[in-house]
Amino acid sequence: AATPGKVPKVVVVVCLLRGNKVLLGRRRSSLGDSTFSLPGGHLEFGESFEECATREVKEETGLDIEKLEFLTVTNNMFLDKAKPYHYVVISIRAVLADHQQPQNIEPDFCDGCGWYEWNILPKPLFSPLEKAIQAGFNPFPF
Ligand code: 8DG
Ligand code: MG
Ligand code: MG
Repeated sequence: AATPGKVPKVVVVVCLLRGNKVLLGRRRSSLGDSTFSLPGGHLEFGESFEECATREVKEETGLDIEKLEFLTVTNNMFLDKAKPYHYVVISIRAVLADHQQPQNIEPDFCDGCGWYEWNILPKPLFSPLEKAIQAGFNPFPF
């Protein structure tokens, strides 16, 4: 049903892979506070998915990424909130452009990020990421 004044937003998130590890940050946000999620953010007007992925990862971690590939799209809704959200989330896979260490550039929004083995992911994961993984999502090409 159409909700007056509400529109879905487009978000790009990045599965940045290094060996069998993925980069996750601990959120500081009213949505999913203290949970682990992928770097990413809102698609800006006129941007390609790859440009958005590259920009958001750089803004949030200082890292330069390459070999970007489209993975999947998910429809993530948080409707049972005082302020409901609806995101169309484009997931992109990427690797580091060279040997670099992540920095926490937005400490107000993230407690820091680190590399986690896919088989030993930290808890709690951000709910839409947890759901996707339960449904079989796996960003690794092998
Ligand atoms: P921006 O202002 O930089 O564009 O956005 P941001 O401040 O970086 O926003 P964000 O919270 O990182 O991402 C926007 C929304 O995307 C977030 O509130 C909920 C949705 N989202 C998901 N899954 C994921 C995910 O795994 N990682 C991130 N970062 N956002 C996600 O539904
Ligand atoms: Mg973000
Ligand atoms: Mg951002």
